[in-house]
Amino acid sequence: MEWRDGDAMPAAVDGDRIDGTGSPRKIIHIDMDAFFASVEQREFPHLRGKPIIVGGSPSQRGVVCTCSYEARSFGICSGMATSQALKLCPNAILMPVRMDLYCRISEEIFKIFSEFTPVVEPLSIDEGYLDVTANFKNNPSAVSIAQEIQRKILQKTGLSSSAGVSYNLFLAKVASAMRKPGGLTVIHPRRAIAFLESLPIEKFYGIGRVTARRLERLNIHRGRDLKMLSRERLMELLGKRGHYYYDVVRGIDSREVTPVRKRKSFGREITFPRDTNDLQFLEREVSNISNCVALMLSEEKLWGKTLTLKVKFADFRQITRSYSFYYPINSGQSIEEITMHLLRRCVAEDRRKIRLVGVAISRLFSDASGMANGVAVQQEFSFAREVTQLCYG
Ligand code: DCP
Ligand code: MG
Repeated sequence: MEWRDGDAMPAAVDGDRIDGTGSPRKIIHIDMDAFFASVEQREFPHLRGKPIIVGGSPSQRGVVCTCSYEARSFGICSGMATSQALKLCPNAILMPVRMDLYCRISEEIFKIFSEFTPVVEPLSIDEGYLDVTANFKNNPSAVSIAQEIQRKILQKTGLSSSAGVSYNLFLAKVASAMRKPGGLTVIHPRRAIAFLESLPIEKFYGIGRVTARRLERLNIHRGRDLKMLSRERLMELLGKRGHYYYDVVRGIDSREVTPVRKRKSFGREITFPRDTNDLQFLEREVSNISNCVALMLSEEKLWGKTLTLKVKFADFRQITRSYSFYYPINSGQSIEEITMHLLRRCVAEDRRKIRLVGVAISRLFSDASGMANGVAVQQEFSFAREVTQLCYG
């Protein structure tokens, strides 16, 4: 395991308080390596060292959720059509998505995080931020905490992870991606500015490939070029995100690590005046409730990961069907798309008349970073189509 700038984050850096907020915070970002694929390789040892893809079948226009590092050398990546991936590497072994298993392992990983600090923000199923400025172990070295977490994850789950350590979320996130798989990278407050100046534009988290190409055409290749632009110019080029990048490239990202909110779920249900199994009527009602739930989320500025449809039949027996998204969502469209799917399945399976339907969303997150969530939402759709049938509770 290696890292860059020495093995301890100082409690404070004299005369060098880059973000102007006093002592630097100690932030760790941990991201599992080739998560779904590594789990499959752990479950089936004969797959180790081989190019494997986890994703949907090419016959159903499936996409790659992820692939092992061996498969990445053929140019395969997340989001690519499985058919194309298999053309790039015909020997790759395709494994179906087993979301329940990955969710269980994800819980184990987050439990390890919580042994060190209560300030943990899950970013997706396999990554999270930890603020360890104060921590349960009273350990002043964020680097040694990160190492201990990596060791524990390996010990408990058999899986490898990468870690980034710095004084803000942006730098910790960028750092964790620098030495994948299995690496640990520290961006010391004293080195942050030089690091950001030489950081290639496509490595700025949240700047996608298309935007990076657009900026490169304007001769903006690295952080130092980005820094030459005024706030206004950045807003012209990047919209609202311009503000964020203007600060970030100067080493400033004041976002806090925001743990999952206390409130556990939001829901709405309706009991009909007459029991019914008229699908059109039920669809209309579920659509209304879904949009109500979306409205409640947006009012509270919350995003949720698990949707549950509740159906109570005329005989008062009740069933629930759940679906978990890969990323938190909050749009009415996403909620409606999934609840409709769940409803149609329920009605197709059971023709009894229905007296009540309800929709609830749980595993809530605060919309701490609009930008990161914007990226997430794009990815969520292709993923949702892939795993819908696998995720019924
Ligand atoms: N995932 C997905 N669809 C995507 C991206 C990711 O289903 N478009 C799933 C599969 C990944 C998991 O989420 O295993 C975590 O995503 P990461 O972006 O962290 O990718 P990996 O962990 O697979 O690889 P890396 O080592 O680059 O983090
Ligand atoms: Mg990962």
